[in-house]
Amino acid sequence: RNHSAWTQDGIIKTPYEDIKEIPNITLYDYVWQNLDKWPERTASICSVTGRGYTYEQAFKLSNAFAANLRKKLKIRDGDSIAVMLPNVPDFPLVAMGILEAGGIITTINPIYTAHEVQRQLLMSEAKVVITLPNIVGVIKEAFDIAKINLPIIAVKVNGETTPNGTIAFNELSEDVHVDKSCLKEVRRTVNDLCFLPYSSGTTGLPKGVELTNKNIISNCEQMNEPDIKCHSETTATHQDAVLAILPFFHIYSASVIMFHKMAQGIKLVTMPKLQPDEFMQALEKFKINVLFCAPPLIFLMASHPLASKEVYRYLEMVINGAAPISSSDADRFMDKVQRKIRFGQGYGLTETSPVVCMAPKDCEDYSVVGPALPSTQLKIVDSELKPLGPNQLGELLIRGPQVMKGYKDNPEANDATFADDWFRSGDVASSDAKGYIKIVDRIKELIKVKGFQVPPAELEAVLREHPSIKDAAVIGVPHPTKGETPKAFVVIDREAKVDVKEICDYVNKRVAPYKQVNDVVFLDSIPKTASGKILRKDLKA
Ligand code: 4UU
Repeated sequence: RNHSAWTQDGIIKTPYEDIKEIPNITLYDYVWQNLDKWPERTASICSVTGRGYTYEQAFKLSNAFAANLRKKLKIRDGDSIAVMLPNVPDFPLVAMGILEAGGIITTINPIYTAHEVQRQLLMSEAKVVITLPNIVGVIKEAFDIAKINLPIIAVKVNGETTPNGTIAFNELSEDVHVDKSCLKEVRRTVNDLCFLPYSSGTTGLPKGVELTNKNIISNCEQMNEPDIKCHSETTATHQDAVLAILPFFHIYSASVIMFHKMAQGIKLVTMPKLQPDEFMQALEKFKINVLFCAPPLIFLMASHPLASKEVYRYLEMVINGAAPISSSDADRFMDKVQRKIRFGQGYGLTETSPVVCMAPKDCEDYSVVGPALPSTQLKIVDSELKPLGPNQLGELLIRGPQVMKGYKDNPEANDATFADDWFRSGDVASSDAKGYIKIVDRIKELIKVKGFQVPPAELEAVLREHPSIKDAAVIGVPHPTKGETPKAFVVIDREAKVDVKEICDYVNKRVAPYKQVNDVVFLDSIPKTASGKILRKDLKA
C-alpha cells in the first residue's frame, strides 16, 4: 500500500492499484462468470424456512423467468421492473432474470405505503411489479392512486394461492418449455442502466439513481482489493456464508451482499425481517462468517441476552455502514466476541453503487471508514468548493467508476450534485495524512433513521397536504437507538383546531413505519432564507 495520499491540488488518492478497465459485459455476465466452478453450492437459503436454491438452480430458473419476461410480459431492453420484496431466497433469481431479459431493476421497500409506492412506479416508468402475495393489496391501491394498471408477478413463499389477477413467479421460472431464443435479441452494453434505486441525495424528494452495469461491476471489482475484500475463495472444501439481513432493496445489500457475493460463489442466508432471537440463532446455525451491518444490528449484537462468544464463534468479519456507529456499542460487541476478528466500517451512498471507502483488514480504528477504494479519488472542500488539507473538516467529494450516471429525468438535481466531474456527497468529513477518512456530520438535509433514508421534503409535502397546515418543515433530532428521528414544525390556520395527535395520525397513515413523526411543534412561521429555503440550522438550534 502506498501511503502518500495527498496531491498538490488537494486530491486524496487511493493507496491501492487501480482496477482493470471493465470490458463490454453486463452485470448479468459478471455475476454468473464463475458459475461452472460451484454449480452445486447453495446460492440462497431462507434462514426461517430453509427453502433455497443451488447456483445451478438459480441460474436455470432465472433463465426461464427471463425468457418469460420477454415472451409473456413483453419486456424490452431498458424497461424498468419494480421489485417490492423482502429478503426471500427468490430475490436473486428475480434480479438476475430481470437483468438477463434486458430490464432495469427498480427496488421498492416492501413496507412502503400505497402513497409511497405509486410515486416510484410512476417515476421509474415501471412495466411490471414483482412482489409477495400479501403485498398485492398495497400495490393495487397504489395503481388506483396513480391511475395505472400493471401486470403483477407474485412470488409465493409459503404455499399461498396465487392472488387474483396476478401471475405466479414459479410458473414463469419453472416453465421448462419456454422458447429461450427471444433472449438472443437482448442488447445491453456495459454503459447501459441495470439498477434504479431511489435516493433523495442532498435535497428534495427521492430521485431515480441511474446505475450502469459498469458502475456496479466496478464497485464489485473495487471490493476485491486483497487488503479490503470481505470473503475467502470458494473452493471444493470451503464456502463462506453471509447473512443477508440488510434489505436487498437498498443498494448496500443489493451490491455488496447479493451481486458481489454471488459472483464469488458465496452462500446467501436470507432473513426476511429482523427478529432479534432468530437473528442471533441464525449466526450460529448457518455458521455465518461474513456479516454486513447497520448500527441497530451492532447495538443488538452488543446487548442481546444471547450475545456470547459461542454464538459469535463463526464470525470472521463484520462491517458496519449506512450510519455512524457508536463506539460504545462497537466496544461492547467486541467484548462479547472475545477474540480478534475483523471489525470495521464501510462508507457509501446509493449514488456510488454504493461503496466509496472501506476499512482495510489491519485497521483497528472503528471511527474511520478507511481510505478510498481502488480507482477512487476524494476531495474535502469548503463551502466555496476550495480543497482543504489534512485534518480539516469540509464536504467530501467523490470521483470514480462507481459514481452514478445521474438522477433520472432531473437535470436541476444533476447540476446541483456534480461540481465538474466530482460528485458532492453532502457529508462532512476529514482525512488524516494517510487518506483515512472520518465521516463527521451531514450538510445535506437527509435524515437517517436506523440507517434508512427519511427525506424531510417527503414528510413536509405530506404535512402541507393537511387542510389546516399552511407550512411545514422537518429536521432530524438525535435518538439513542435509531440514530435520528424526524421532528416536525408546522404553521396552522388561525381558526383550525388540530392537535399533535391528529397531525401525527395524518402523516403516519401515509408513510412507512420508520418515517413516522411523533414530535410536532407549532410555530407562527417557518424560518426561511430570502430565496425561500428552509433554515434548518435555525430549527435545529
Ligand atoms: C456515517 O447508506 C447507504 C450506503 C451505505 C453503505 C454502503 C456500503 C455502507 C457501507 C458500505 O460498505 O446509502 P444511502 O444512500 O442510503 O445513504 C448515504 C448516506 C451517506 O451520505 C452518509 O450520510 O449514509 C451515510 N453513511 C454513513 N455515515 C453511509 N455510511 C456511513 C458510515 N458512517 N459508515
